Amino acid sequence: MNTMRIMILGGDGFCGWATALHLSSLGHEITIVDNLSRRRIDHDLGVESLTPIASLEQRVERWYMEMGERIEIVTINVARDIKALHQLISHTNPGAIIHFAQQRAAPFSMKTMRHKMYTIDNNVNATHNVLAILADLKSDTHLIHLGTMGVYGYGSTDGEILPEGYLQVVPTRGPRSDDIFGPPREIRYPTNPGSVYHMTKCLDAEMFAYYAKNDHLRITDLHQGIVWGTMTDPMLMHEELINRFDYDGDYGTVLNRFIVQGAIGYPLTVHGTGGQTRAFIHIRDSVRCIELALENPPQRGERVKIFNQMTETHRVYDLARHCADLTGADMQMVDNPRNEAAANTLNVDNHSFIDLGLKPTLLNDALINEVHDIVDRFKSRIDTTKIPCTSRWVK
Ligand code: USQ
Repeated sequence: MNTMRIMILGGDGFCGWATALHLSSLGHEITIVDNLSRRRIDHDLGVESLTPIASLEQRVERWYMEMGERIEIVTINVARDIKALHQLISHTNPGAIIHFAQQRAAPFSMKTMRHKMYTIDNNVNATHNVLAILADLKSDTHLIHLGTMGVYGYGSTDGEILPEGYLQVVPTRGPRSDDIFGPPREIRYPTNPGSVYHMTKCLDAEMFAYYAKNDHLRITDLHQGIVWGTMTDPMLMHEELINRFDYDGDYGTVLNRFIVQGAIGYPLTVHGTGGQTRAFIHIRDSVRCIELALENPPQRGERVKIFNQMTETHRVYDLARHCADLTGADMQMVDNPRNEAAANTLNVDNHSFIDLGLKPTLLNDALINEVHDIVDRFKSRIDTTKIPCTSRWVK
């Protein structure tokens, strides 16, 4: 595809940094907009990424030394500094904006009233600021948002397949005579958030639908599953390009946590029965999906494009069993701190990315071992007191 200027909001985070390097390696001109809030939250929680991450300045300098490609950095709080963001977008007129600038941990969003308020304030304002600016500029910029599979909720779907954002409905009462033979209508799939964090992504969906309708903004919403793994190919060039790796009870996601726990012989923390089934995607596929979404934007006036960005589903118990077998660690069934179904089934339609050419990187022992090797290298940095999930959904 033609290369373009791309703005990555939240480009210092786990998915944002991987995306910045991937798209820069494809020749796009990248501007990272970030206020380093993710690093500040680590500091406030008294935790550190398992992997020692370089400063954002060092990261982009190293990338230039390795690849000869410049990544620009702009420090803006997307949720607050609307004037600076407006100026930046109108001056640079990016072909695309990729929006990761949100607080992304469900347990963090549920810690206290203050954490709930921060998550709502930060996430909802960030999205709305970007939309209002693009509408004001009558912009053609393609906005790609990192949403979550969690907007659908995790109740069982009785064998039904979760569609990509839109559900076909047949009117039950009095279809007008002129559309009786028309195609089935589609509505947005009902949202059912499982945390305040997930709720912000549901609110985002409402805002996207409105701005696509009213201002003809071009928007893609990616309903991403739980990302696992840590490294993408560009990061292997130099230690200073390494990705962050969260294992703590707030930000660590389940499979990466189990791999860490297994590596140090910490009993794997299975919440409840472990019957929760979730969608997963490897970080390498995540950045490839963003590339594919970039190449296939909606037109002006088209409804929001929604893709399910996941490649497979697994039961938490099965993942723990697998990691325990690989590492010899024990499993511990802990009281579930979350308010979620003890067990669910999950069938997801992900044909859009597959049709566009995604070749899924499925969970296998070689990949688990690759993550395990990283963990092994840095395991002296693990603070085991930060492993338990202490944030409770119901106090
Ligand atoms: N779980 C355990 N033990 C643990 C940690 C988690 O059993 O030590 C369980 C949880 O109770 C839950 C499941 O594993 O049932 C997934 O938890 P998670 O922390 O891996 O994932 P989640 O909180 O859903 O959030 C993560 C990302 C979020 C993203 C979401 C995609 O933090 O940004 O949106 O995955 S999804 O889950 O598909 O909604």
